[in-house]
Parts: sequence; structure tokens; C-alpha cells
Amino acid sequence: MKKTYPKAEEYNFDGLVGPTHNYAGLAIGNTASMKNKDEVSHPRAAALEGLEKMKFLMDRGFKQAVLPPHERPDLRFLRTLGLTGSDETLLKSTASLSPALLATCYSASSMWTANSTTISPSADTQDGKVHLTPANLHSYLHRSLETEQTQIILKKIFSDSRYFVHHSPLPSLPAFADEGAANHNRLCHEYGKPGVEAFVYGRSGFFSAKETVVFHPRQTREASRLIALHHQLKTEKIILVQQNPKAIDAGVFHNDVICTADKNLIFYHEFSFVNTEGTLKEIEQKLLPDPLFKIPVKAKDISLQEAVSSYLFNSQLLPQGKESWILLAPKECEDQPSIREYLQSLPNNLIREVCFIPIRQSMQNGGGPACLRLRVVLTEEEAGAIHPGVILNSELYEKLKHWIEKHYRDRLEPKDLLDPLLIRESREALDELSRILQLQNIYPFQQ
Ligand code: SUG
Repeated sequence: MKKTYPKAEEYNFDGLVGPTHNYAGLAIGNTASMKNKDEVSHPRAAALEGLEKMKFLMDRGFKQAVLPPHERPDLRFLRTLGLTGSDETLLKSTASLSPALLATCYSASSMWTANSTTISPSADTQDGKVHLTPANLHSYLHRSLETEQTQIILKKIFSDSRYFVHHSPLPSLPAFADEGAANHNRLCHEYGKPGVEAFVYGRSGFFSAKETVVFHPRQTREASRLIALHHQLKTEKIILVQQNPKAIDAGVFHNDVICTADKNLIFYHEFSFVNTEGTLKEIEQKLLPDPLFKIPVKAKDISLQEAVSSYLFNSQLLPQGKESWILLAPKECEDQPSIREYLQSLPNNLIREVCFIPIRQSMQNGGGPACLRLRVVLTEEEAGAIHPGVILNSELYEKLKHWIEKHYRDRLEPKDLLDPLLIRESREALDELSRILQLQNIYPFQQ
């Protein structure tokens, strides 16, 4: 008899861009972040762009939710370093110690929620629950400051222990460096049906894998393997594969900058993995008896440099009817003639429609459409158990738009990080936001 599975849908939890969005060049290996160091940023425009992206998907009938930004500047962190004095003194002493440290505690990087967590849907796990592991984001200090707050927020939203299992982040050590779902792809025939989870790593914490020469890879094999174990995934349904070092050296700091998948469609560059052909064969074989649809891209059609500058592979693939998809690509793909032409030449049997979305403020820090969202596959019953205040609807959209317009600055430049008023403004904004989302007492300043 044919086995039936509960109906499940994918929710995209997008990170709201925080009021201190700025360009500090903190992410070595992320060429956009490096290039735009010290440029003037536009927090209000950034947050509105992100919100419009969410609305676009909501209007198209997709399940959309929001994750709130973290408290920045993270003064608590500065105090753990032994720095003392009033908030104003703290900013000044940090700036004279190291401007990069000041920028670190101001980073709004929690907006890229694809890095926040790895999630396995209940269809894949042996206890039939949804498993969540917040990423330790060990590779960069500004990102590692996100982990604790991420876990607090996720525990509030997915609080029902009948459906959700929260794991501790892996120890924040070089051997276990973890960057969350940006290096994790799930392939399945239907969201509610068991799938294959592909974990992509850049290096090993113990032995020397094929190595990069320019940039240091972030995700380790050991981190990926432990997460698969904690999530109780069946060994025969996981894939552990090394990202191509050539791609990392060209600025592909996460696998989602070179490969994307949804259901049983995978859209990938030929230099995605160390052995791309072999990896695809393995996925295909593990997905059987369901078919795998592949859209491979050759380097002669799109070079690694073009993939990185356009963020084509950081597009979101969204299902539209049976065996067809929408590609939500960054506007930069439309503006780059070679990418635009490539997309026009794509046969439209799998990707039926390409939509371009302007998220320039995030892109300038190396965050495309897929970076801004955390995918969560939920059955109807599980969806009914999550905190409803974060699900986007027209009313919440209007409230958030008004909230951004009321609280966010139009522009920030490096010297503004010394302005103590920005601390107050950010706290006031987050305090109001936590009421809008009905997520009380999530921030350190609210304790
Ligand atoms: O970790 N940028 C982020 C971008 C993350 C993109 N996420 C995915 N590919 N899923 C990073 O490199 C820049 C911050 C600065 O320089 O101000 C930054 O952290």
C-alpha cells in the first residue's frame, strides 16, 4: 500500500534588518563586505527592502514569517572584555582600542538568518520531531555574538516540546565552526515526505582536506556531521560533501552562493563541490525512487566571478504548481547583462518565472535573497503550534513598515557608531518591536 505523509509547507523566516545596519568590512572572504568597508549605509532603506521582499512572497501565497533583529550595540559583550564606564565612555574606549571591535558590537548581521540555525523537518528525523541547532558562527566574532540571542528567540517561537527539539549550539571552537543552513540543502519529493539532507563543509577540523589558498573556509566537516547526528537523521539519507576550494577562493564563502535547491530541483554551478558530478549522482541515488531535476551551470556560461558578483545562486527557488518553480533573484542579476541573458535563455519547463528583487543594502554586505531567510518545513499541526505573532500578514506588514519609518535612520557612517543616541534609538525601536511581535522580554536591555 502506498504510504501517506502529512501535508507540510515551507515557511521562510526572514531576518528584519536592524537599526544599526552598517558596512564594516568584517567578513574576510566575503568580497562584497570587503569592498564596501566604511561606505555609508542606509538602515531604513535596508529594512524596507527586506520587508518588501517578505511582502512579495506573502502576496504570492507563500508562508512568510519574520525574525527580529538582535540588540546592537552589544555592550554586554564589551563589558565581558573588562571595559567599564558609562555607555558613552564604553563606546569611546572601544573605538580607541579598535574601531573594528566597535563595529563588531554594532553589526546587524543577524539579518542573514540562513546562517542562524540548521533545521531538520520532522519527516527526516527518527523521533518525528523538528530539530533545531543554532549555529555557533565561530569563524567571525561579529557573527558569533548572534548565537545566544538566536536560541532565545527560537525557543520562544518554537516552544512546544511535543513538536520541537532545541539543541545547544556546537562548542565555539575552530574544529566545530558552523554557519547554519547556508551550507545545508534538503531535497525531497514533497515537503512532508522524508528527504535527503546535504551538508556542505569547507574544511576539516582534524585532517587536511583539499585546501584553499586565498580565504579560510568557515564550515567544518565535524560540525556538519555532529548536527546530522543530533538531528537523528538516517545515515543513508545524508550527504556530507566538501565545497570546491576554488569557489571559496573566488568569494563563495557559503555554499548557498553557488548552489540552491528546493524539493527535488537543484540549480548548481559546476564548481560547487570538490566532485560535483559524483555528488549529484549520490543525491540522485539517495532520493530514489523519486526523480531529481538538475539545472547545472558550466563555468564557460557563468564564471565563478559572475556568480559571486550577481549572487545568481543565492536566489530563492519557490514551488509553483507541480514540478515547476519561481526563481526569486537579486536585482543585480537583471542588471548584469551576461546573467540576464543566461536567465532569458533558460528553458522554462522547470523554472517558469524569474522575479528580480531589489535588496541592494543587504547585497552590499554579501547577503542575497536566500541569506535573508531561514527555511522551516512544518506540517499543519506543527505550524499551529508556533508563536503566531511572527507570521507575516497584511496587518503585521503595515505595522512593521510604520515601525521602520518611525525608528530607523536614513544613513549611518562609521563615525555615527560613536553616537550614544544610537544606543537609545535602537533600544526604543526593539522594545516596540517586541510588543508588535508579542515576543516580550527577549532582549538583554529588557531584563
Ligand atoms: O557572514 N556579511 C555576512 C553575509 C552572510 C551571507 N549569508 C549567506 N550566504 N547565507 C557574512 O559574511 C558583513 C558584515 C560587515 O562587514 O559589516 C557580513 O557579516
